[in-house]
Amino acid sequence: MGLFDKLAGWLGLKKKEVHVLCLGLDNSGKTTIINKLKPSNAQTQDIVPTIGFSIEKFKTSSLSFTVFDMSGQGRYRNLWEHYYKEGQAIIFVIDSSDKLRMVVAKEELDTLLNHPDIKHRRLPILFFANKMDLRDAISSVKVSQLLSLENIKDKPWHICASDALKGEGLQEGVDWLQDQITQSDSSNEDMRDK
Ligand code: G3D
Repeated sequence: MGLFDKLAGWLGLKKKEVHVLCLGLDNSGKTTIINKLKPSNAQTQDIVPTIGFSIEKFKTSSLSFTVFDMSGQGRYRNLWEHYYKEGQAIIFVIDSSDKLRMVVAKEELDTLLNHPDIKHRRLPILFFANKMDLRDAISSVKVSQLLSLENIKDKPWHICASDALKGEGLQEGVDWLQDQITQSDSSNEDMRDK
């Protein structure tokens, strides 16, 4: 990156584009989360089930995110892998109140982590333990145990408890993701400068 681009980035004149895959089982809250992250004038009031996938955009202080909101419905899940190469980061959403399907969520996560286009890449993964407002919801620590997140050693990951309806927990997660992406960019630049 040239000095002008860096300066423009620091001044907020130019935001780096990042492609993010938003994955998780159907009904976990992916579309609601992405919708809440968009500027308020771009948010939709009626969330309809995602067919296949949809592409959404939102910005943070230094990055411009293009999010591939992948449908979690069983029959579409095999579509996910065609977009893995595109992704520079992953948002994985879990319905913390859906204890019955936690095993299915874990299977999907394990399949994702073992996919050849994901396995050897140091992609940051942000987990949202969503629907924390529901009485049946288990804690983010418990979600992280049930998904065996401590076994993820080769990728930075972070889990945030969220209530997508109120928008709680979302900013903390996106701030973490932004830090991870900007840090890895600057370390790559340092390597190139050497
Ligand atoms: P998906 O994109 O993962 O399939 P959606 O999930 O974003 O379509 O959300 C599925 C349902 O869960 C929606 O309800 C949505 O309002 C609800 N939802 C999403 N996040 C939360 C949350 O944090 N708390 C609660 N209580 N509900 C949430 P409907 O009724 O429209 O199906």
